[in-house]
Amino acid sequence: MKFFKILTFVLCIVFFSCKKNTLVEVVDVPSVPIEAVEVEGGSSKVSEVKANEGSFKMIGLAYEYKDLEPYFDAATTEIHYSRHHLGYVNNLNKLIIDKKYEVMSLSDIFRNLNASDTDIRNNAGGYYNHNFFWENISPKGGAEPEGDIMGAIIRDFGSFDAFRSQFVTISAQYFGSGWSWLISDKTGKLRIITTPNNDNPLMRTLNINGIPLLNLDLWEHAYYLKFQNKRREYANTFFSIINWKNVSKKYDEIPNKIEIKVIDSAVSLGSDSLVKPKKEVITVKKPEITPKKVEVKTEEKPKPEDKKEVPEKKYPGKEEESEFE
Ligand code: MN3
Repeated sequence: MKFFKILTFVLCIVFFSCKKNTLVEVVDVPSVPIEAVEVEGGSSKVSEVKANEGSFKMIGLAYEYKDLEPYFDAATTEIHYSRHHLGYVNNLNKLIIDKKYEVMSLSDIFRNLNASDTDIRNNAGGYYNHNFFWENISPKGGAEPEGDIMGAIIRDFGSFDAFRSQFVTISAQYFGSGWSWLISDKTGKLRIITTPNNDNPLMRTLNINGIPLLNLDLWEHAYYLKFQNKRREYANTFFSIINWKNVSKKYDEIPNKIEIKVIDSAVSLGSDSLVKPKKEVITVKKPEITPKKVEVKTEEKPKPEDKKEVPEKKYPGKEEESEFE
C-alpha cells in the first residue's frame, strides 16, 4: 500500500507539472498575431511598385488600388498590377539584354517580332497591354463617350448599347486567356477583336493592322477573386469604369479615319497634321444633310443627330458577332 501511495504522489507531481507547462504556452499564443495580421494585410501603394533596372519602367496608375471599388476589388487590382504586370516588365527587361530589341521602342519591337520570339512577344505584349488597360480605366469613368468616337460607334455598331452588348458577349465567349479590343481597322472602321495570350493588334505577325482604342484583360487573374467564372459580369462591370475621355483622345489622334479618306484620299498625310483636316470634313459633309432640313424648316440644333442616323443602317453590328463565337 505504501508503494501505491508513493506512486500516486509521484504521478500527481508529474501531472501538475505538465499541466503547468501547457497553461504557460496557451497564455502566450493569442497576444502575438493580432498586430502582425494587421501589418501584413495592409495594401502596398502603387508608387512603391518599381521595375528592376532595364529599358522599360512601371509607368504608374492614376489611382490607388482601392479607388476602383466597388467595381474592381482592391486585392485583385493590387495583385494584378504589383505582381502580374510587374512580372512582365521585369521579364521583358531581362529578355532583351544584348539583343536588337534592347534599344527599340515597344511599337518597334511589335513590328519586328518574329514568330520564334515567343518569350519576348508574351512579355512585351503583357507589358504594353496592361499599360493600355490601366489607362483606359478610371474611378470617374463609365457612362458613354462623347465626341467623334461616339459618332463612329453609332456609325459602325448601330448604337452604343449595341456596341456594349457585342463587346461584352465577345469578351464572355472568348475561350482561354487573351484580350478583347476595340480597334480602328485599316479602313478606319471600328471593330471588336480578340487576341490570344498577350498578343495585340500592333504585332505584325497578327496581320490585323488595327489601331487599338480600348482593351479588356480576359485572363482569370484579372477577375477571378471577385467574379469567379462569371466573365460576362466582369465585362459588364468594366463598362462602369471605362475612361472614355482617354479612349476618345486616342480616337482623335488616329490618322486614317473614314472622314479623312473622303476629303483627301489621294494625299498621304503625316501623322502630325491629321487632326485639323478631319474637322474640315465635317463641315463639308453637313451641306449634304442641310437642304433636307431647310425644306422641312426644323430647328438647327438637331442636324448633327440626323446626320448620324443616315449611315446607321449601313453597318449592322451584330453580323460580326458570329466571327468570334
Ligand atoms: Mn492581366
